[in-house]
Amino acid sequence: MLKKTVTAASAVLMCAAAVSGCGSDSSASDGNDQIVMGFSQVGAESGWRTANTESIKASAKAAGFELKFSDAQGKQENQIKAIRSFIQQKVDVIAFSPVVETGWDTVLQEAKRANIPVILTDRAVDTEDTSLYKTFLGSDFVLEGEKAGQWLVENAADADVDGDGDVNVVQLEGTTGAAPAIDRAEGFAEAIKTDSKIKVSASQTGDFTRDGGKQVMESFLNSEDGIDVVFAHNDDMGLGAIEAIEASGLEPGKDIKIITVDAVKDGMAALAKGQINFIVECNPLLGDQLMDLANKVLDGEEVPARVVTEETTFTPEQAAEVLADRKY
Ligand code: GYE
Repeated sequence: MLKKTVTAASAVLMCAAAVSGCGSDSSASDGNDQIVMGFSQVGAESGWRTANTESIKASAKAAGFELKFSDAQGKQENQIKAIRSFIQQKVDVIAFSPVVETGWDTVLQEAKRANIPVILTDRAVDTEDTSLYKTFLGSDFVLEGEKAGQWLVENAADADVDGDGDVNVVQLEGTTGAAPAIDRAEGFAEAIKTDSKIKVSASQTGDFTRDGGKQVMESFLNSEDGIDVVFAHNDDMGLGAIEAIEASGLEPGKDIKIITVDAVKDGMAALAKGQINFIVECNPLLGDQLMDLANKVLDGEEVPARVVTEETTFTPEQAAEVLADRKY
């Protein structure tokens, strides 16, 4: 009896000394009790992404997490590789922002089998098996597209720049297959349905980059007559479009109206100058909420299946007011 008690007590001590491998969910793989998070980021395609990466790194540090950060350079195969390597390294929790919506089931099943919880952040995956992740933290992209479309409906008379009775819109789409590209296009299309004068005459991906936006806009300016409005799925593509419009001798924000999404500093500066006419905010500062959710998941607490980020919209006047204090 006595021997048993002693053995049990020493086992507890041994566990305390070497936290990993004692069955605790929050035990780290590298022998200390720090929580290890594997994070697979999409890439560095935009100002939004840079701000998001900085937020995640800063919040992980503040929360005392060890962050294993991997940049997928826009490629799904790199994200799958990174997730597999996190599983192999036995991280405590995996978080990632999926570059595209589909094709994740196999690797997420592998994480599930290894008992590593997965948190989706920023972008959603398209799967029938919602047990493959614990929660999804990010914006409502359909709503963002709707807000952009509603503004256009409310400002349709002004937006018919050439006065031909039609509001001719060209759309610069985000990365093909990405949740924000699919959802923003859907929300926008839904909102503009209420006004038959508003038509999307051309729509093509600019891959969420400034250069992509510029190139696609150049080709639209060559192929489309009477463009009144650009709806760009992010600020960076809108900023690229501004360059193309200026190079064609037209004035962005006046000769062609521009609506974008994100509200990063460069976008807000262009909005305050009147080169962009309206921005729908998409908040990249998800780090603190992500670490908080990870702590809860590892503590076995219930977390909501969906955590939606709160966001607003900006006119040029509003942008001018907040620009100086804008953090990203
Ligand atoms: O709007 C864009 C970025 O997924 C919300 O990705 C994010 C989007 C953001 O490249 O700028």
